[in-house]
Amino acid sequence: MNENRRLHPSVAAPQRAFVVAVDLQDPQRPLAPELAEFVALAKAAGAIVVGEIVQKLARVDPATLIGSGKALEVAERAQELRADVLFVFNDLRPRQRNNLEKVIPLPIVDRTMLILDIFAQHARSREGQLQVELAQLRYRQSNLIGAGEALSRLGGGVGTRGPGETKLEVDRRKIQQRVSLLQAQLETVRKQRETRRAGRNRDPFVALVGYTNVGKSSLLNRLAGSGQGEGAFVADQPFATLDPTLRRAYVAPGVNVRLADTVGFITALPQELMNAFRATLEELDAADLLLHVHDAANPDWPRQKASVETILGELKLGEKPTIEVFNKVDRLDAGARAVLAPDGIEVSARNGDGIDALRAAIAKRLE
Ligand SMILES: Nc1nc2c(ncn2[C@@H]2O[C@H](COP(=O)(O)OP(=O)(O)OP(=O)(O)O)[C@@H](O)[C@H]2O)c(=O)[nH]1
Ligand SMILES: [Mg+2]
Repeated sequence: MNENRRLHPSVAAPQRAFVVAVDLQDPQRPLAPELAEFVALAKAAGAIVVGEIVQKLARVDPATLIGSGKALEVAERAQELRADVLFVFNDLRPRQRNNLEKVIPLPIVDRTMLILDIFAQHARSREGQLQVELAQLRYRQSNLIGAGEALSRLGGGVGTRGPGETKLEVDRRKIQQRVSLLQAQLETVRKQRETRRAGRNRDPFVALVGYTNVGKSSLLNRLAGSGQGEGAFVADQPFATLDPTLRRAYVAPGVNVRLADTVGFITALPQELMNAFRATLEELDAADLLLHVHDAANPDWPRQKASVETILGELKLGEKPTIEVFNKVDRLDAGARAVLAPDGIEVSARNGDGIDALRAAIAKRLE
């Protein structure tokens, strides 16, 4: 099945993606910043966006999302532009996906699949990889997307097919078997981690949280004093960090903290990912203090902040002691700095500005 084609850049040429979005013209939720973010996700997944169609509707079409006439237009435009994958911005119901597939002869990838794909490319640890695969399978299960190639290499074949079973039923059974296996493996990995953790020291535990690409890992490196090449991975792309890193950082004479980097958040973080990463995120429960990092140079930061607060609330972390950290202020002039929230700490992970003030604020909050 085509949906299974990886978007990985190492697979020959980058995929040519055609983007479609429905603009519901909700004044509370303007499309532009989220669509720009979606295009950035497409690039991070390794695709090039060759064209885009935005359809304005009062509500999505229950049968085809964009309307059947528009679907034909998309099929035509995508063919002209030699697109080889269709990226759909809005959530897709199985029926809508099905109907679109009938008209548009391209693999259809929605926002959740796109994010899951980036996660799959970036997961390094065993736990991270297991979590992503589990999330992908669960998403396929709940959206009735066939198992495709990914599962056909996991055995099966002769002898696995019961009499009268349809392809989809076989796929489902295989997915269920794989899900159970992954769950068992994850459980083992987690137990090992807990054992390792039990021996850890009792320095206060401080966690960096925030929207993706705001500079959490850069700040971890700056606070932990890592030189180039030895610190946490930094990159100008969403979801560079998947695996939580823990470092020791000095904040005041006699006071060191355990500082944790975490996976970045995004608006409408797919539920499958929330579930899969819940165990990792639940470790934030043990934090004595959160540093909520914002990209002050991104005019979109208030929306990002609100999204992160929503997710923190869902994780029952809304009441944790938190310091608001405005990063990347090296990119702002005095006028722009003046309108940042007055009770936040302004820093630049890049040039070190404000880091001493941040250390002092952390030490004070931990007293
Ligand atoms: N100008 C400027 N750029 C910064 C600063 N801090 C980080 N960056 C850049 O912002 C981009 C993202 O940095 P990361 O540290 O990877 O951000 P992150 O929040 O860990 O991102 P994810 O792990 O992907 O969620 C990189 O290109 C960094 O070089 C800063 O203080 N100033
Ligand atoms: Mg990071």
